[in-house]
Amino acid sequence: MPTSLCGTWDMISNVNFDGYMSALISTYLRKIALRLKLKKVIERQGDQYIIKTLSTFRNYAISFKIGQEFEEFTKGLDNRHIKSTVTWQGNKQKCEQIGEKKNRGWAHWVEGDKLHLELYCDGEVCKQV
Ligand code: 1AG
Repeated sequence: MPTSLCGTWDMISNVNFDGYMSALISTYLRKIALRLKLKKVIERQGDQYIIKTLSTFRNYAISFKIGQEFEEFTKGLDNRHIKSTVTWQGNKQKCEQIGEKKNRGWAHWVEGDKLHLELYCDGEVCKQV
């Protein structure tokens, strides 16, 4: 069983967020988004995960079961409909997001006392801690 991702996590670093966003949206919102200190709240209720990304500007939440494809609408982000599946690969919780954008997804894992998130899309990789 991988280390629990559950908890409330405050962002301490965010590398190439603009590059990642540039694969998804045009410039205007990126300028706002870049200034945000994001907070992650990860909860598990039975086999259901809830991941909330919180900020002073917008919030975003998904909920899913491991291995079970779900319809994700990235409301308030790039507003796309995608089909997402989250699985464990070793100690990493990985999400594959199938849709218009190629090679899109993310991975969460814990290293020491820090939550890591890699967001990728179309060759761009953003690394958040
Ligand atoms: C995330 O997903 C989503 C958060 O972590 C990344 C946020 C934006 C990147 C996507 C597109 C940019 C579009 C609009 C920018 C406008 C507002 C930004 C607001 C950010 C706070 C919600 C992975 C997650 C699992 O579901 O941790």
